[in-house]
Amino acid sequence: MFGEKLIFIILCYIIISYYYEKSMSFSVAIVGLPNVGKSTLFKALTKKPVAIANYPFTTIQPNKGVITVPDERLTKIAAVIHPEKITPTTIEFIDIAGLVKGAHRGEGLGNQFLAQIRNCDAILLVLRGFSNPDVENVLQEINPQKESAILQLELLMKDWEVLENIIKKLEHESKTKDKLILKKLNLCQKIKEELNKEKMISEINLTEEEKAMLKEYQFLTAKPIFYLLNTNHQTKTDLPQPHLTLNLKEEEELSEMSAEELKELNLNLYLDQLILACYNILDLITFYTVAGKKEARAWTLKRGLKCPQAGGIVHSDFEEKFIRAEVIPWQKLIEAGSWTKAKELGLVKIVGHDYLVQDGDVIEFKI
Ligand SMILES: Nc1nc2c(ncn2[C@@H]2O[C@H](COP(=O)(O)OP(=O)(O)O)[C@@H](O)[C@H]2O)c(=O)[nH]1
Ligand SMILES: [Mg+2]
Repeated sequence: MFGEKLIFIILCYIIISYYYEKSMSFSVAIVGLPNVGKSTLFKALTKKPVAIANYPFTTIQPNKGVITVPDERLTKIAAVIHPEKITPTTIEFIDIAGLVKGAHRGEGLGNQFLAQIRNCDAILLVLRGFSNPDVENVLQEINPQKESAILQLELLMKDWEVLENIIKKLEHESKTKDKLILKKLNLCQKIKEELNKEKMISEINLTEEEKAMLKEYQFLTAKPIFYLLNTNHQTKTDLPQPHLTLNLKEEEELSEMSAEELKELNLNLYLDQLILACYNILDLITFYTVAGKKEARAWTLKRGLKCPQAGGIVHSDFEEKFIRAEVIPWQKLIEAGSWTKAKELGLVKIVGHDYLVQDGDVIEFKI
């Protein structure tokens, strides 16, 4: 009897920790045709050696890397708090094997890759802008617009196929005249019409309620997409927004150097810009805790959540036993020079359950 209870408690603990771990980490899938520089980018981001080779499908199992999000605000907060430890927030990048035309039908390693993308929160589409006769080019030409159109179409076709199955299932279930099922069916039929016009789900005008209804299906084209053109020279292109142009080979070489060496040679690493851009498309905000001066730490939260939910990311107790919190925008804390001074000046606000957390808030949870 006691043994069963113990197993039950352990299971609950595992489920709860998984849930909290999950709610904290956001991931970006690096997607593109073979040999466009995806693994080169991943290596530069993580500074970890991964298989980089001049032939398609080197990367079969996806490489996952957790990367710290560069944050000047955290550095400034730490400069007034003088904590023993500074912990930035993180984002996960996943290097997915090359997608090819027909992937949605299972071409190349098709369906496997598409399933991996489904589990990510955003997509970083890498497009080839460099010409190098020694590196095989499956497109046979440098044409980033055409390349992005091929990739978008593969994602669209996969969504279309998934949607077909969902509609069939909903049609069957709708015989019971369940209102929610009928509503879902209507919505899915509307989405199908738009997909037929080659419109991505993220481009369709949907209400918050409709978006919430679609969430469980994890459609690929509902995810935010960022476009990255890998080129050794500045090319002017009409790429979809948002996009960035980078020379990934150079970035990978520079990522081997220390911050001091880069400064000495007056070189800039643009990877930070890319990490920030990916963080931004996820529609996340950052809040900070300064834990009794021991640790200044940045945390990631989906925009639009309230104070107890933010507390739950730091510790489950902060959500369950939440009473109130002390909050100050980060700039005000810097201006005051210390937490004590900020309190004396009345800059620290006391907030309750309903407070909507703002980007840049420094929060002390009270339980
Ligand atoms: N000239 C040039 N070569 C690159 C660039 N980026 C990647 N490569 C090379 O292209 C090959 C394929 O790169 P990789 O990152 O493995 O491509 P993936 O298949 O998209 O993961 C490697 O030999 C890279 O060194 C670049 O910007 N310029
Ligand atoms: Mg690769």
